[in-house]
Amino acid sequence: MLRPQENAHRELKSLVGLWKFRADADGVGRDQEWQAAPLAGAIDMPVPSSYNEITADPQLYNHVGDVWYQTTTYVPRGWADRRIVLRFDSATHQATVWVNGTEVMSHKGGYLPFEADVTALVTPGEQVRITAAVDNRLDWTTIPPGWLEQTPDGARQKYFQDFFNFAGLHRPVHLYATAPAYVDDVTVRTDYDGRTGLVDYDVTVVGEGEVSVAVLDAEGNEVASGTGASGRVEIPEVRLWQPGVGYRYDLRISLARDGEVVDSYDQKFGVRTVRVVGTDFLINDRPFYFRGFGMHEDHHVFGKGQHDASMVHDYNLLKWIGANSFRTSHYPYSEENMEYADAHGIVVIDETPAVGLNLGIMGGIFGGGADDGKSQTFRPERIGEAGQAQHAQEIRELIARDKNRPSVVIWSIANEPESETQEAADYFRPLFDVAREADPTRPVGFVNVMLAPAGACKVTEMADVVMVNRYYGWYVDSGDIPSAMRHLRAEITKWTEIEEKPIIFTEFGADTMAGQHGLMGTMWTEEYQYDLMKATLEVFDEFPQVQGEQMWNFADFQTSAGIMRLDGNKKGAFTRDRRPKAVAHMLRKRWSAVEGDAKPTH
Ligand code: GCB
Repeated sequence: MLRPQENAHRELKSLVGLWKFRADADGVGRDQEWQAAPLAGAIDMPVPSSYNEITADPQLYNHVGDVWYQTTTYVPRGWADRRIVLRFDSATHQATVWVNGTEVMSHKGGYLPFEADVTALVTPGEQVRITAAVDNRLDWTTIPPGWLEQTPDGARQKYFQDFFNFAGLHRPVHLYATAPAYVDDVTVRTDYDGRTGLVDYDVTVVGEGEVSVAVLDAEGNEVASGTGASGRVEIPEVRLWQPGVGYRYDLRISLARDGEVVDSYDQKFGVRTVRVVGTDFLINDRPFYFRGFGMHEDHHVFGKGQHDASMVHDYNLLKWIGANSFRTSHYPYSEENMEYADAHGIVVIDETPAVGLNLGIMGGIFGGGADDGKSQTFRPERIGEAGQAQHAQEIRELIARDKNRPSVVIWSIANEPESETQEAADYFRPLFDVAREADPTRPVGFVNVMLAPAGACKVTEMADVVMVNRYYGWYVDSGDIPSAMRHLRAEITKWTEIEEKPIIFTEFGADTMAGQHGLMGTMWTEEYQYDLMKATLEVFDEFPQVQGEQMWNFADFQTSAGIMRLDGNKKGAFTRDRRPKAVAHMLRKRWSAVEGDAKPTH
């Protein structure tokens, strides 16, 4: 799906700002048709933002079910005879949208965009009322999954993922206009031959017209051109998209009728290749070692809302610390965020929202373990066909949104799902096919959990890379770094024996209360996090097959309440307000000493 843009043939109107908002605690809004009139009893709510922490009301913080958003705007007078589209960059987790009281779309999946052609429902020059009912409930058919516990005091949302269920309109909303015949989509795939860039493009259009393309370099000079909806263009003396550099071209697509351009779209792309060869991960045929973090879209007050200042600040902290990559744990991040990674050469492991597909995990961590060896997760009454279909849909929509992004080098189709059972293997095999069919150019993987170690996991064999989360020294061997390192070393050895693939550590970490200190190796102190991380990284250095270290987490983040969490997860290298803990200085020293993207050596 194309990201809306403004250009000589397209107009864009932002609907960012304060919307009217009302929580539907009794779940009556749809029956009472709140979309039919101005929202009664509404408060002001910023869009984009999670709504949870905006007021001082714990009920809204913990709200379960629909909330209603409404705004009015004028459709520009100049948009007569245009195709007018309403686009939501996301709505967490499900939404129904009405325009002037008429339903125009609904969407399931909290982190991906959706849009509708509203031309027939609006009049240029007149006011329009836009209403969205946004439902934060998770069940066995949503990704991520969850369930509702009914109590005498109302419903409680339960879920497995270790981050707070922030909800609402987290990203911008736009109206945009195009000609009635328009460029609908484009796929760009790149390679190079010596110094010549090879760009295969495939444009789909709606309506009649002739397609032509031009490639513009970053200074706007035309360096190649072609005609036809699909084909190959070649860029002489190509500048590659490189980690840390991020050089991009524009593919300027023009749609003409009778010699007159009626629509155009500038699709940014980078010329680069990604390949897995043996245990190496190659970007532009050069070994790439991932240094960075699993992150979260998470902030005080606005939760998962897209916010340019905090986003750019986070990227500056990544630069300060010497990171070259991150994983979009555990859901697709905003398009603004991805755009920034593309522009600045940050390498991204792009993850679907498939987190918490592991009903054994709590029992596992607390010593309960699996029951009869059969899947606790992938059974008809839990995550069955409907959940799997939704998971497939999330993979397709993620790839449709991010397929042209040079920063994205791996699709992660799930985080820590159950993977040690036959049912899990049967569940995942078709999902790998879905990802590879949607994008044959990038490696596909998933993130393996500690409960399905080397030898037990039945899904890693389907992946192009081994991605593992391990908590030696935290959840196991707690407080005992020597034992933790022995076990970590033993497990890596086993992986290298059974999989001839790059191994990327997508998580390892220790909860750390900023300001807590001690010399006795006490857990939760900054010293313990520092020492455990340093020892862990030194073990990674022993194995040439380890091709990445992404510490958990970039920053502290909010979670649901629980005995394991103190106002959230504290495994950040930075606090939630982005102040460095001691470990951040250690990482900075290690990562800044590295030449390019080579593997660090202590
Ligand atoms: C994990 C999860 C991550 C958690 C982390 C932790 O394995 O992937 O979402 O936050 O562990 O801190 O327990």
